[in-house]
Amino acid sequence: MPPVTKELTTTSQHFIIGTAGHVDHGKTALIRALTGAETDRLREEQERGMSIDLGFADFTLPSGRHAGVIDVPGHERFLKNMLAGAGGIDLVLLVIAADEGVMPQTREHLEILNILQTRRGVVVLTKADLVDEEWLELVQEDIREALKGTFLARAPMVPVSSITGQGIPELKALLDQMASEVPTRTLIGPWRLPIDRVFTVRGFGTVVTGTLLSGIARVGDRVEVLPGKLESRIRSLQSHGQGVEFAEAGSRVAMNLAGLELEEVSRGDVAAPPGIYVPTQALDLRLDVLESCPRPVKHRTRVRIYLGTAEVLARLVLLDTEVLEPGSSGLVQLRLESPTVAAKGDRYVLRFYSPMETIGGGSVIDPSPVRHKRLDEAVIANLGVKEKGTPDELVAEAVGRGGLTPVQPQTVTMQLGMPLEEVRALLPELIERGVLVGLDGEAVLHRHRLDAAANQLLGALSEYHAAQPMRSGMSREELRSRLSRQMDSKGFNLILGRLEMEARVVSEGGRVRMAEHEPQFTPEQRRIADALEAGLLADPFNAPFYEEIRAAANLPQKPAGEVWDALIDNGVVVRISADVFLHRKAVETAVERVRAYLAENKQITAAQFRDMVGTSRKYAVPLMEYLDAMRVTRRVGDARELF
Ligand SMILES: Nc1nc2c(ncn2[C@@H]2O[C@H](COP(=O)(O)OP(=O)(O)O)[C@@H](O)[C@H]2O)c(=O)[nH]1
Ligand SMILES: [Mg+2]
Repeated sequence: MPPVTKELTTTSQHFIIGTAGHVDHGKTALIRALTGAETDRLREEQERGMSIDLGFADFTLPSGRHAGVIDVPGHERFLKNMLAGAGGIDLVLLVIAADEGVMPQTREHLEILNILQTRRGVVVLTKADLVDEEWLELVQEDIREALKGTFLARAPMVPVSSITGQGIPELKALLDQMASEVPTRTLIGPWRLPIDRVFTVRGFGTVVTGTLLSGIARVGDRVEVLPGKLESRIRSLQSHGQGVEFAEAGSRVAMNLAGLELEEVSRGDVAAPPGIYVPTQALDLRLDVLESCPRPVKHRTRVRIYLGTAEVLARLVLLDTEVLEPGSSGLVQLRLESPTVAAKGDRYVLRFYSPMETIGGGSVIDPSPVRHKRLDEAVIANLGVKEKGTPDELVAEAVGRGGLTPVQPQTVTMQLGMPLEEVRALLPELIERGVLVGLDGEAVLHRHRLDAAANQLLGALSEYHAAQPMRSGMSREELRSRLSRQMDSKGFNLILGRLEMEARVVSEGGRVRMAEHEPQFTPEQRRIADALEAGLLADPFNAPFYEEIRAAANLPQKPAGEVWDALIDNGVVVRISADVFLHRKAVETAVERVRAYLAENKQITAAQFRDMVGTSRKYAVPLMEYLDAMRVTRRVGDARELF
């Protein structure tokens, strides 16, 4: 059997809900009210009634969809713990207590989420039971004001009480609705797990947890823990509290790592397949300084960078300016005091070393650069290209955004503002290099999109074969309905056509199968199938009904029914009419005889046909009609001629 599946779809259905907001505003109580889980796990947290570190819970939405929940601490002293959790959040619950309104850490968390480009969220007004309507309205106005210019500017606002339960069902329903809008993470490419917790489980050894940022991690995968480059292997995996064989991007996972000691791994490390990420002592970054940054940022300032779950000290080298004023933006190089790993495009937050105020943040341009000279035009120009991409990278990316819809050069021109002639000039080389695939005329598709869609189709098909080994193939319509909504019928036909051409799948009589698939029966099913076939063939043109054969051979009800359906599906048993079933061999014999007869004679009547094959009228009439439908014969008056 080819590898089964899920792992072949392109985007993940999993996502992370995270809390944010001022200390004591009811984040932990809200998660308890929503999920029933207690996220304050440390004894100190329970004694002090305050979250110190990240807390985790599983959340089953009313629709049945699962989300991982990260509950962050709100006290400013534990902001670094909040930062370790914030990077993985897809949908944030900004918690604001109705009685207190916007407070310092409300603003600080909001700023951080904004820098990290968190895209979606809900403002949850907790403790609604403590205030009256009028107060509630005034607080909501204040909050709208504070949210201006942030990603939550138009976010829904839901008053709740975690004590009385008021508003909780409404919030759940809203989250369910929003879940479908969360941008999905890609499953293509290597997996990456920024580690946020490390502990030992007796009898298992070291376990690390985190939010899987990309790809699919599987039990048995080789692992490298960075930046230390420690080699290991995934001994077992858990997601949503259950043992799993593989976990997808966007899910919370616990990974049991073989052969590693607790002391060798810590929060901030990254687990990934070996050889993908390179530890670095420097990073090239785009830095956007917040308006609210309390002072200008000077060259050589000592800073803290928060990247994934890591916090690393560094010196800031300003590459294109002498000083960065609040609200401005620049290209910078960080010289790190200890190594870390990053990927191009990763978002980060930067704070002053002391006092610990937030400077701003941005994205990683080069995750392992050489040392640069400052204020050097060549360096700055080069980083500019890396940041935005080279022209051919930009074109390839624009085509990729079209998904499975063939993209014309004009569309790329419109998207990139690049002259049509330049786009046209770049296409042949991109096709030659296999980055893009040329279709009719000038239309192109991104190779990755095509491959991913093909993999998705093959995955659905092998999943079907695994679940229905007795069946010869999957109906075309069912196959199409299993694939993502982005694959319209045009895209589907395109992919299927290519896979047929490559002889990887076979499409026959409205059914599709993997080229190498053959119906598989267990010995027991084979025995039943043989008995059913023998029953039909005992008197091939006067075959008994299914139920008669089953009872006579004393076959067990349910398995016999399944085998019978599979035999019909595979064409071994042919349904002639609503209640007449014959073995394929009988039908083939009938066809041969009729053809032979009609080679000698012009016509054949129903009575002649009945006598020739040795059947009764009950079978002869539907069988002749079946042969008409198969275009073996054609009805002319009361007789048949060769079609
Ligand atoms: N009356 C009332 N009290 C609440 C509500 N939510 C939380 N609290 C109380 O507020 C305090 C702080 O809650 P907690 O969830 O620990 O806040 P966190 O620091 O944001 O996680 C606790 O004493 C809770 O019982 C609510 O909706 N109504
Ligand atoms: Mg808390």
